[in-house]
Amino acid sequence: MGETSSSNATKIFLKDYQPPAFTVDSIHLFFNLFEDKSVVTATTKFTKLKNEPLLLNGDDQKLISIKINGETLAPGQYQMKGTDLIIENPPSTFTLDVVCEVDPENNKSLSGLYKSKGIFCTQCEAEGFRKITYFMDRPDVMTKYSVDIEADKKLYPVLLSNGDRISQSDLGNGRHRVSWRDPHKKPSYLFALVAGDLGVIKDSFTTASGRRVNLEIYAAHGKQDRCTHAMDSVRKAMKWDEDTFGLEYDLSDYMFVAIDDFNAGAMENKGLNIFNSRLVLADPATATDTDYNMIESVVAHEYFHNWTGNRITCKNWFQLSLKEGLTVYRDQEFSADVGSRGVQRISDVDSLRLRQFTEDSGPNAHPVRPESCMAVDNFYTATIYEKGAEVIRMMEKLVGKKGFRKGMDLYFKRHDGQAVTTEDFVAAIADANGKDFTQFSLWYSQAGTPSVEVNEVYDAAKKEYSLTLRQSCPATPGQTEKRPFHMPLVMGLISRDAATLGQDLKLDCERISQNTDGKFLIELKESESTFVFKNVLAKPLLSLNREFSAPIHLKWNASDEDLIFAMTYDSDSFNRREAAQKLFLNELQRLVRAHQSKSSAQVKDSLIAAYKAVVKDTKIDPAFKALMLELPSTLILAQMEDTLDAEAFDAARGTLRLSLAQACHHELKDLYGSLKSSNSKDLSFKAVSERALKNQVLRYLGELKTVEADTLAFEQFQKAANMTDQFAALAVLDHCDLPHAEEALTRFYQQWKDDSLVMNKWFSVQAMSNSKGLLDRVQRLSRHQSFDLLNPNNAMSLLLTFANNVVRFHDESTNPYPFYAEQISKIDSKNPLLAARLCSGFNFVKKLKPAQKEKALVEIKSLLQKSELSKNSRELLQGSLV
Ligand code: HT7
Ligand code: ZN
Repeated sequence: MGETSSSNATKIFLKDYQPPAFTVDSIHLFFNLFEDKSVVTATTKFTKLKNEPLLLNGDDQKLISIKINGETLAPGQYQMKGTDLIIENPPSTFTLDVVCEVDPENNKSLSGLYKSKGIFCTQCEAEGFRKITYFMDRPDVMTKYSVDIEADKKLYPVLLSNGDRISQSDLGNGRHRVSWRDPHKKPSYLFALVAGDLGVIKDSFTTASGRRVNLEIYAAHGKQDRCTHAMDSVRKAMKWDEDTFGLEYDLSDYMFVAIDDFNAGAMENKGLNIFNSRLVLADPATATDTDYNMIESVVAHEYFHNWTGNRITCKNWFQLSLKEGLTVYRDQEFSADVGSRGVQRISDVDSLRLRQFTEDSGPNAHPVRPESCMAVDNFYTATIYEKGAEVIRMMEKLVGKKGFRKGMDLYFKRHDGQAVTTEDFVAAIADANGKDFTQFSLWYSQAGTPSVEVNEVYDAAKKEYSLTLRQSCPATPGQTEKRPFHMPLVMGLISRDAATLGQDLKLDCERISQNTDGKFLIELKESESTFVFKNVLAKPLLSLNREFSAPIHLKWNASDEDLIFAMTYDSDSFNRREAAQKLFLNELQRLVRAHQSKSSAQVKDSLIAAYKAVVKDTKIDPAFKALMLELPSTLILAQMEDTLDAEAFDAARGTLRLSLAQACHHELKDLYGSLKSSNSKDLSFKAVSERALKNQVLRYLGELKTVEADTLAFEQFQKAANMTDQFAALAVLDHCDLPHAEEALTRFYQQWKDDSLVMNKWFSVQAMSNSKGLLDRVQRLSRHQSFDLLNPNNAMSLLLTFANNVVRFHDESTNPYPFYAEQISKIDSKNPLLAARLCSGFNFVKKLKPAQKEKALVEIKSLLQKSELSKNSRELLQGSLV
């Protein structure tokens, strides 16, 4: 998606967007499903809007026949251009009958109509519908669908599609037929079909206006018991959307299906969501607390799409963040409301920094609303999703929650049933609040993570505190110059005056306002700006960008004392934890320098004391405490450093963790002991929080590598009443290379070898290992009988986890790149989407040491030389070369 790709030939550009030349008045689809081939008959009614040829997208299907108004077209009456079908001069209104043959059994791309474990299913976003039949497969062509599905009754008793079930009949020859009609217009990417032998759980939800909605979750037989959490989650999400945005569900049935082979997390098809089974199925024995949270949030996300995505969709795929950024914002707010807002914000920002900041500083950085691409499927990035959500959240901060709700109401009033742009969304929020978002819109068009540099001056005589902020944004591919952003920075000043120590000061500054939520807000618009605060009795401690109100790097040279003060007193839980992270990061960077210069360095006493104070603090919530004690990920360290020095990173982290564990051994042991009762099936907030803390503590104790630590971890592993505790203990045993590691891995395998979802955990825990011989191990696992390279969950768990283990993946003593490139290549020929996701393993190339860089570049270039390499992988790998 970079703007400077060397091959422009196959690029598409936002500036070339043209509205459709035809409208589709309706489409009827007849699926005749068989074991070898399936036949799809599409009957579509068109009306011409412009005197242009009709262009229908296709991909990989076999055209059997094509008719206009009942007359068969001879080959000369239509042309093929690549995979598209063109009819030069069709009548002004007409019915097109197209019959195609497709081969779901051998469709390993997991796009279009395919089979997963004997179940027929579809994935049409972004451009999968064109693999099913020839159609105007673009999001701005919306129409009403009716669907007939015919299949063997024994093998496929369940036949599902979007909307309402109209009829079903037994055909008497072992086959049956079910008809569906969706009353809502939709784009082709929201079409869905499922046919299989599935179990189901049923429930219902009564909407605010009193309508009953039937809820059904389908999964492989025997897995129904694992669907109850997903069911609870959807009911919660439905209620939340009514309460928060006044949005009700609009069909009488809402169905979900869990599928094992799926390219993403889930898909919001109208009335028939399809889910990767790892995001539906959960019970305490097989799913961790993190899995439970993810299921709740993804189920909510797909539900929220019904309004933000389905009722109002995207005009073209460049606008993807219109639905994805907004829906991520909505699911994050939902999770914050039903759980802990503070903890939720910290984990959302951790993920943003890990994934999006890395992307934004790498070769494939792109704006939230990109201008060009080679493969539309490559749009599904952390920038579109997570940064997109941050952009929405900034608007909410600028107009306040009430103002945001007014803006959302106007958006639905103006655009229900339409395909629109991010500009339309911003205009609705702006118009509803009388606010000018012209400069703000640069967040959509400019890539890169801005930095804000802080300068403070305190004038004791005048009792004035001046804050000068200077913003800048690094060049990104195709964008060298950046204009200043309009950013909302929520702030506070914390008193250091003895009388009011640690309290938030009442701010007296002409240039800052309180938004309708009562937050003090700096609206930074200029490259540089100074804010003067009066009546400040003693030099205060700054707390800027509270709640991470803008997605930026804050360049603030706080002293260790400042950070420790913030860790104790900041009323904003995000910044309190941020101070701890900054303290750790500073220390890690100091230890990296020491390792590089081969000098010895000890962890600072002040940091150890601050850490110990957190361990001993009995007033903070355990989940928050776990986050306060967490060390920043190596990926974050890699972002901060110019060179990815795997060995130095490893040494620095090891030293820091070990020193903390040694210094606080007794306190950590006591804390661990006090949390033991969380080993239960209890999923309450309290139990989940306590488990999070207990397992954070166990990780530190493991670092001591003592017999005691080994015994503690192995005992937890054996006695675990839930997967959270079992998996955490396994990870500590393996990652700290404790004596029982091997035995625990073997037992885990024996216990779970028949459960493919749990096997993903077995693969990923090993790929995260810190062991020197990791490449060999990953290679062995890639040949394991339980590993299927073409199953996205398996491939991501083993291969992407390995690549994200930067310390081991970029270890100078090995060369994992040929193996990794070979896996990409093998996958790419079958499933380009999945292969492209693995290409991010090469994102750090620029930061590698020369010898490592050379080795990685050899593999990237050799992949790019393959003429058959998909445009998906090509686009991303080309970026890595620039
Ligand atoms: N809107 C969905 C995106 C999606 C997807 C994209 C490309 C390839 C396969 C896919 N499966 C689902 C998911 C979502 O954001 O809700
Ligand atoms: Zn989504």
